[in-house]
Amino acid sequence: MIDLHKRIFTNQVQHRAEGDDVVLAGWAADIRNLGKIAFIKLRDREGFVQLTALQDFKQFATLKDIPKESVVSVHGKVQTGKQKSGAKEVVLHDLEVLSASDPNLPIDISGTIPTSLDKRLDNRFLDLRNPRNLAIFKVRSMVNWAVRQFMMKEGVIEMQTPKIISQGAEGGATLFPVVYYDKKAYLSQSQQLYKQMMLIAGFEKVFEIGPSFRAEKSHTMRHFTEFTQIDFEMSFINDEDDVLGFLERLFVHVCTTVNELCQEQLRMLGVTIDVPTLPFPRITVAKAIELLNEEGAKLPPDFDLGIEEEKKLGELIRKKFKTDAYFITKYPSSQRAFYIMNDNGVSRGFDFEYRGTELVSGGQREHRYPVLCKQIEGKGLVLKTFDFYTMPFKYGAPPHGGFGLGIDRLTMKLLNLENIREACLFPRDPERVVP
Ligand code: AMO
Repeated sequence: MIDLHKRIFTNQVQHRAEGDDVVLAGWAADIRNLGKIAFIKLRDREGFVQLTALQDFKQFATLKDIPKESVVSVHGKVQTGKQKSGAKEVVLHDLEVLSASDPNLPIDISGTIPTSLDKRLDNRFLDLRNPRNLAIFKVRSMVNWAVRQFMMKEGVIEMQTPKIISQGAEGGATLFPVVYYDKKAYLSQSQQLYKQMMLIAGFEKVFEIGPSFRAEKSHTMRHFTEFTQIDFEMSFINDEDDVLGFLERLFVHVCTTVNELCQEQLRMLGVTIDVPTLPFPRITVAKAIELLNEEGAKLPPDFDLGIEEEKKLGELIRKKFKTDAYFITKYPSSQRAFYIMNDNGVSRGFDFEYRGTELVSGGQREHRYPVLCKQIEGKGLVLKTFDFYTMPFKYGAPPHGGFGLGIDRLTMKLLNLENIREACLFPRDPERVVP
């Protein structure tokens, strides 16, 4: 039996000396038998290496029977290959098939034969064997790590909040009901109430990286029914600009970390990330509408910007301010949630936009109990049904604000992916609940 404890990754072979004994394991991506010599392209998480079998290799005759994508372990000696690149390869001494694959693969993993996104997602475990797709999730993992690193340095406490809840904070239309014994329950739409409650409890700064669920009706390139949000909230702010300041530094940290530590993945994906300079422009909605109207749009002053306008605005701001990262501020309070603080009809809510797509919503919250109650009623909502939300505010709430950042969208935009589904392992939308 080949000792898997001795295993090295394929990319480590290049750093081994000629003649070194090595053990490798992975997937047989390709097997070519040229009669007197055979080659196996072995793939693992870190890349590929060529395995060479000479005619005196004891299992030479059986190599042709190994189906592609079988899992094998091998033992062999490092040698410099004959190709121009001078890349090292491994001459086989021993090979074990640990798990033979069905030879009829449902999709072409290499991506040479085009496969629809739907079919790829149906066979996601195979689709993710494509190194390009794996690279997306290595970057996403780094984004998570960079966020946690930044939060810890800033003294932010990580929390985990319930995902089964009794009332939503983001509008009744997108609540998913849950069968919960004899009680009314839903899947959480956001961590909104809980993060605010932690500040009312005195935690000062909190964050969570967790799932949110919304019964979105439409099938778009940027919406899921289950997505992952980075939620953040901080106490004792002067105004929403304190939140913007925190968010822009976090964003720069994420870009810088990904640039430094994911060079290979960015190269593979053909992406460059320009780290935006601080501070990011703050564009009021009124200014955004003015910019769009200068280009021929005929938008009224109270227009609620949609996907198309955001995209166009992204291009205009790129031209005018030479940046992909900017905030849109001073939304009319009619366009923001009941929990955002308002100054005479102008909300203290904001969006953060990157490459023409909204990645974040946030703002200063209304922390004064009577005003909060008025705002709920002002939105035509039944105050009593929000007792769960308002009650904590009766007992001393600090001025505070925060944001929610969608990681699926962030990964999509950082990597210039066309569709949010590429940035999520197992996307959920109105049509898809498997795998
Ligand atoms: P909002 O609903 O704007 O705000 O969501 C914040 C961010 O979460 C992401 N997002 C989504 N991603 C994929 N699919 C969806 N259906 C989806 N919905 C939202 C986006 C969006 O910008 N509680 C507030 C945040 C706050 O004020 O702190 C909220 O959830 O990237």
